Amino acid sequence: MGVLNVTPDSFSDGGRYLDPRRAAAHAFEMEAAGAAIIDIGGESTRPRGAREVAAEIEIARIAPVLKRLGGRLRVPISIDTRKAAVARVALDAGAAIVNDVSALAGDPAMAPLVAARRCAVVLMHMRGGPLDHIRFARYRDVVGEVESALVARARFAVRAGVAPSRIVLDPGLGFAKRPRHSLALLGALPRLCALGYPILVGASRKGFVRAAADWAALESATAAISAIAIAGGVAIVRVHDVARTVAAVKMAAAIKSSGGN
Ligand code: HH2
Repeated sequence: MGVLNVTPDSFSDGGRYLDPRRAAAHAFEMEAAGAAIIDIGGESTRPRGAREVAAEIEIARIAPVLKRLGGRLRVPISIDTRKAAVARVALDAGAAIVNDVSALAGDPAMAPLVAARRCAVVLMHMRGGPLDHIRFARYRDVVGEVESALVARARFAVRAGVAPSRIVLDPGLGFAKRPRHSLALLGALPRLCALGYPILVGASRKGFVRAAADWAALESATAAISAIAIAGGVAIVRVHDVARTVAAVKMAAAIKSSGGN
């Protein structure tokens, strides 16, 4: 999954793709580099300093990009939003996946929308909201607590009418997680995969990676984490630099599917 942040303030690439022409070109670049999904977002959720964005602003950012991509991108589009109004516009424009960092808890209209449109949905674990989640990064057993919270959100989605086969779960690395929590979750991916839903992880350029790698080494660190995640059974890795991650991911997938024979 290649990240397309159409925002002025995303933590690593804010402002780069605000121009819809540049944003669309970047989507095609990521597709050519091997992305299987393009994830478009019009609101930054970075841990420090992110500001709530009104639905109209998010829509004004993403709609022109979706229009340019309309029917021309071969891979599915995912919309990274917590707001049903934004998701609706994106689904109308051809998006196939709703990536909701609030796991359908941010907007009461989101679960019915996802159920009615029969699209896929990513349910990400977080505590609090994008503005204050780091205050809630306290766990006795981070893996167990994230696991049960994800199961609860999946049950909620199913009760709202979302087919289990359309649900993807995400431990939400960096969201209400200290670096040690994100690392523990990465170490427990086979356990999360055993829940029976496809798992998505987004480690790309996050603080816990930056703690171990400077900017020059960030992409290789992200590629290594993505490879480990795929080897651990993860279905989707969300990254900014598709070109520099794809070979590592392909090798990990090839090794995994060889089954050691
Ligand atoms: N991380 C970010 C945004 N959306 N969605 C999912 N499912 N999983 C993630 O880990 C995830 C996500 C944050 O990264 P980024 O989009 O680069 O930054 P920003 O939120 O500042 O735009």
